[in-house]
Amino acid sequence: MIDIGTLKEPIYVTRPLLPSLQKLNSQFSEVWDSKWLTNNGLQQKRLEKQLKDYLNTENIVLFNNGTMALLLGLKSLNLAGEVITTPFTFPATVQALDWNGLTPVFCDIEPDTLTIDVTKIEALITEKTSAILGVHVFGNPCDVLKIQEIADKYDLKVIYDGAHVFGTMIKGKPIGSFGDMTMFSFHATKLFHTIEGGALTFKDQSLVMKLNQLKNFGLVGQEEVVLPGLNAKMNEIQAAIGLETLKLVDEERARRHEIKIEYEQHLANVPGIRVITKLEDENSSYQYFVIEIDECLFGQSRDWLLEQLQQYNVFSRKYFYPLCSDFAWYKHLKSSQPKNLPQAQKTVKGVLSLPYYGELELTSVLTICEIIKKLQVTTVSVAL
Ligand code: T4K
Repeated sequence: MIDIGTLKEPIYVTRPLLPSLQKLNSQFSEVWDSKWLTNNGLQQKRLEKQLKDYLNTENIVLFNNGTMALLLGLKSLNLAGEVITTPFTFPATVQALDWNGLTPVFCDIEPDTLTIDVTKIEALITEKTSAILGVHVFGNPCDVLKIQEIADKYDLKVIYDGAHVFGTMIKGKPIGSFGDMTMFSFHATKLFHTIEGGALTFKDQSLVMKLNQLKNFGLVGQEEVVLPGLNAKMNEIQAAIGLETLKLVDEERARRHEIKIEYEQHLANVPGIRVITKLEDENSSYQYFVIEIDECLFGQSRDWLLEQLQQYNVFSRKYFYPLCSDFAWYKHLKSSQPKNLPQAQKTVKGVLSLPYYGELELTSVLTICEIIKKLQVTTVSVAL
């Protein structure tokens, strides 16, 4: 019999992958000895090289976080006017558009992967459209082939927010090789991290120099400023942490695969629960484990379940709530009208990210599933 009393320690939606302090200390000593702490240092160059290999990409530039990577990546492409994207994402995606003076045009999402609904993109294209910004949500890739087909037809750039898809492959090809550019986030909550950090991978080699200038005040040498840049450099401590974390990523991914199977087994027959994260590819990032609650079948709402789980010390999250189209400064847009985004409106009320990280014990996964089952059964019996 499983004890489904309150868990002793809180279980959070994620926990960072932590290399041993001893190993980090030896990396840090090298940084200390060099007295070189940031500005394109040795650790950053090493990490860049290793990530170039790991992500199997031609071109990569590292940044201090994913948001700045995306913001400056968009800047480097000289976009103007409107960019078609989705409202079901983290605020950073659309804020990167904002800071470039670009207007988001919100496209609905499709129910299986929660990524942009490619059947609805063409209707949103106007003479002002300059790009499509797709988001690979929770580790599920967009329909990259269809998006490229549309972009080619209308001569649009394609940028991906790949914050959640570190190391993902699509039919044997690295996910960063699709579109013109992909942003990866290396935040502490991501599969691979540098505490804060990010990268761009991209096709056009000439952008390497431009992006390196953009992230360093637009400086060339000490006396020339050629672009309106910013400070978005990855520092040496971030890079040193990345070098150690990268060694642990494959094991972490394998562990998350096991946890995913455990969750799926135990949640398979719970009425009103659908598992969203269903990528089978062994190269998936397994970034989040997400379920959708059908209020009618489950008997209670997603928000109710989230609150009940907290009583048991389980801290799930309702990523991505609220929809970006509901932000005060976007509400007036035609594309933000709820009637134009029926699937996103439904999804944002129904999905829940459950605790998911390599260190999570399988017994805890079982306990979480048992709590959910118990809550469901109790709900139904009360209703009867
Ligand atoms: N695009 C997309 C689609 C994104 O999801 C994100 C970021 C971005 C762009 C931007 O990339 P970055 O600029 O961040 O590189 C977190 C992350 O801060 C954010 O990076 C991430 N997406 C987003 C989905 O989640 P919060 O507000 O949920 O974080 P927080 O502090 O509530 O942490 C969540 C849980 O993680 C905590 O309950 C416990 C655990 N945790 C967290 C931290 C920071 C730890 O155990 N240790 C830690 O150090 O945003």
